[in-house]
Amino acid sequence: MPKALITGITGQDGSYLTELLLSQEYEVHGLIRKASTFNTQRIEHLYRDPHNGISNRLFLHYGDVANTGNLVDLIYNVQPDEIYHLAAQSHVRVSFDLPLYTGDVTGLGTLRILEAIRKSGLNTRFYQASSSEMFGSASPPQNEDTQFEPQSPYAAAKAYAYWVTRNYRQGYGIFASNGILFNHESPRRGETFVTRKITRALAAIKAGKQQYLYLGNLDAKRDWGYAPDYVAAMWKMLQLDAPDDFVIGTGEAHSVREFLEEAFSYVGMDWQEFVRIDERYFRPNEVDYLMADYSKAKKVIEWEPRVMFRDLVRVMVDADLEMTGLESPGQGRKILEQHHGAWHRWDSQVVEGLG
Ligand code: NAP
Ligand code: G4F
Repeated sequence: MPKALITGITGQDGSYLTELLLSQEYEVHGLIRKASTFNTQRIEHLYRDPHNGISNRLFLHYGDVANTGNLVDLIYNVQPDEIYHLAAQSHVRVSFDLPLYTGDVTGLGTLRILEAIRKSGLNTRFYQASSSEMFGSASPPQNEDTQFEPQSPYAAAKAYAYWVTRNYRQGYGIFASNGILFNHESPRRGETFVTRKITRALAAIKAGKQQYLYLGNLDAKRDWGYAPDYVAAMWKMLQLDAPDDFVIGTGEAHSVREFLEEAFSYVGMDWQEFVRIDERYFRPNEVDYLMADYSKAKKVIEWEPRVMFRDLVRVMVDADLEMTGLESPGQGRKILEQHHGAWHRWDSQVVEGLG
């Protein structure tokens, strides 16, 4: 039984990746932070139910990627075949408020894990969650050869982590790969990222619980894909014969304004009646336009996105309407059934077909 260690298992990607690996008969170990409130909601359906046969292949360990000692112990004790390093302070706007913390966790966190692998002498394969933010102001479409022009402490920290991953691959022969992922979203997306902020607010407005939605720059363009498609790419990268770096995205870009238009019109509403601009959400530097050229991934790991922009918006709107107790138009649910089957439903119920 292959063994994987996931840092950031409680995040959006960590939860979907856990489902994927468990469905492939992995034993999965996850690093979680001690928090005074619950932080395991996204994976609770996987380890809380003793009857589903999954929980006895999922193990959680307390720790922090800012703490070298616990990482060395964990990696040495678990002896994973694969490490998916997803933990990070992942919010770009927050990185301007907490630049040093972001550098430590998002940048040096990667080095701490690579050092632990090197010192342990284990033959572990390593995945680094690199980001399209590293491209910053470079012209689209961006691919593996595009030069990085990071525009935030977050992007600079990710660029550092990208380079140490390559250094350890070249210098020490570690199987270490960078997935340069463009924005990917889902009903499990953190509530302060713009897509989820929009779909949650839409549901709250429809339920009469919120009057306005306050946003920043509506002109920025992003290449938004569906998170479960993207975690499959992470896994594929680590199954190759040799480590490499890959851009993962949809090849389509849309503005925040277009996301609003698509989401509100799906439920027959006019976004302009409800959206207000708040200066607080602007960033000292903005990334204007990200759009992936994922042709290398298509060719080498045979990866392609399955859920594109319009369907992604519908999936997220349906999910937030339903989570608010409202009826949804249901197009999103149909799309998921068509593309993905049941193994990563948005609700936190026991996943079917596993165990
Ligand atoms: P996310 O939802 O924000 O999850 C981040 C995870 O990291 C959470 O599990 C969080 O734990 C954990 N974490 C944060 N600081 C930590 C620390 N000091 N020690 C241990 N764990 C810590 O992020 P995501 O969207 O799943 O993204 C996963 C990774 O891919 C991140 O590295 C992100 O930067 C990168 N990425 C994301 C995207 C995207 O569009 N989603 C695109 C490119 C790259 P808590 O639950 O306790 O907070
Ligand atoms: O949703 P966002 O915060 O995502 P951003 O900054 O693109 O970063 C995400 O994607 C990266 C991959 O490219 C990841 F590496 C990173 O971890 C994260 O997952 O913002 C998207 C755009 C920005 O241009 C922002 O200025 O939306 C704009 N925006 C406008 N109003 C807003 C808001 N963003 C947020 N979070 N909140 C707003 O009110």
